Amino acid sequence: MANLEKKSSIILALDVLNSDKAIEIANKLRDEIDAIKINYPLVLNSSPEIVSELSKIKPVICDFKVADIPYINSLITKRAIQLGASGIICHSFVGLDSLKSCIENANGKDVFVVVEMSHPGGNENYGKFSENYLKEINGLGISGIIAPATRVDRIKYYRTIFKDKLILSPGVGAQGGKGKEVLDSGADFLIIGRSLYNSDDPKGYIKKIK
Ligand code: BMP
Repeated sequence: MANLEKKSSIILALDVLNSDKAIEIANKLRDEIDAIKINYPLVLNSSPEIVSELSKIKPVICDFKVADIPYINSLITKRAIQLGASGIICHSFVGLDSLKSCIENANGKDVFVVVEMSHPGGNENYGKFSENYLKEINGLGISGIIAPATRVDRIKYYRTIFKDKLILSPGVGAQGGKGKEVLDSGADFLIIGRSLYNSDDPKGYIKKIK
């Protein structure tokens, strides 16, 4: 069961580099979004405490694409959750033991697993996973998966395997994915960055893409 609540189906990918700017955008968009996803650029340009600051505004998903041996995965996951993250994103190619370590150390918070990426090369390797491996990931107790908004046929496929898990889909807007098509294909949430935080009319933009 996931903790992430679905209201607007929008997750803001907050990839700006300045913490004041990040907090300003988060406050501006707080009523339009369900969560904030942060990535290395913001954390490395501000400080880890940005996780705690933003968590006061909305649930924060740490997109650290955790991809290491189980021990290191446990340290990254524990620290992100300790800072206040509501969830963490991990890579799946590292193997089931590494994924289990994230789940065991997330203290009941959400673990989302990347099964395929949205950029053109994002399915060169990821697209080759066997159905059996995907089913094993599904059985681990994850909250959901990350699947590409740029390939809606793949979202439909992942939905047949991850039947009761959340599907979070990045790649809408700047990368070409179409919001309505993505949601109609079985995704629960659109992860949107540049086209949302750079918009002059974010509310109107969200309405339009949905
Ligand atoms: P944008 O909407 O500006 O393209 O941002 C997309 C966000 O989603 C970025 O934070 C990126 O790291 C993330 N992302 C992605 O684009 N594709 C993936 O396959 C996985 C991601 O996490």
